[in-house]
Amino acid sequence: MEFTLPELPYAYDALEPHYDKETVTIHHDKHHAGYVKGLNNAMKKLAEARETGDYSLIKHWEREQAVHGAGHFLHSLFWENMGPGTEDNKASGELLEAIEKNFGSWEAFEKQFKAATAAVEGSGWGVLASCPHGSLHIFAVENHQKVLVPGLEPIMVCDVWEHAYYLKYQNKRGEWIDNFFKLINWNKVAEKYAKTKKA
Ligand code: MN3
Repeated sequence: MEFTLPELPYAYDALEPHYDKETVTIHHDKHHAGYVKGLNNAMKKLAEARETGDYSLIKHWEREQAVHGAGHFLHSLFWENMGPGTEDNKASGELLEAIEKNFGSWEAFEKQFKAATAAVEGSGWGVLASCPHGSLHIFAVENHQKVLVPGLEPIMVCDVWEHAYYLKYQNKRGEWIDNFFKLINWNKVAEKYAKTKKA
């Protein structure tokens, strides 16, 4: 099975002015494409190991599978959970109710998500995730694959690797996260949330 780079669900300049065309193009066409390539290569090497029975590099290829697989998964979700922005962008309906129930208020959720995401050491992601019982959780992932919580399904993610924002925002990660919030496609996040809950 070959993994492929998903097309952006909008034009490369659709997220301007908050997310510039040049960063989006390099981020999607080069960085995300690199994870897809790395994942396919790891899968190929693991298949070769099964064929030859030589598992001497198993640790290396399992790690490659984890970092590139998680990179591919998180970037796919990242592109999906953005769209042309609005200044007062906010969740609604069942998802808003769940956010208020789990975090106390919309404002408290926004503060916690932004703080967790800004505090990622080095490269990583801010993640909003849902558990099968419907509760919501915020956590921060290091790189693409470290400190992921088993059993929780990411439904909205913010990329804070420097490649995600440095061209436009340089060292101002907080400004990128603030503007990212204007771009979140809450309808998509609500769809994901509904799917992750057990009937
Ligand atoms: Mn990235």
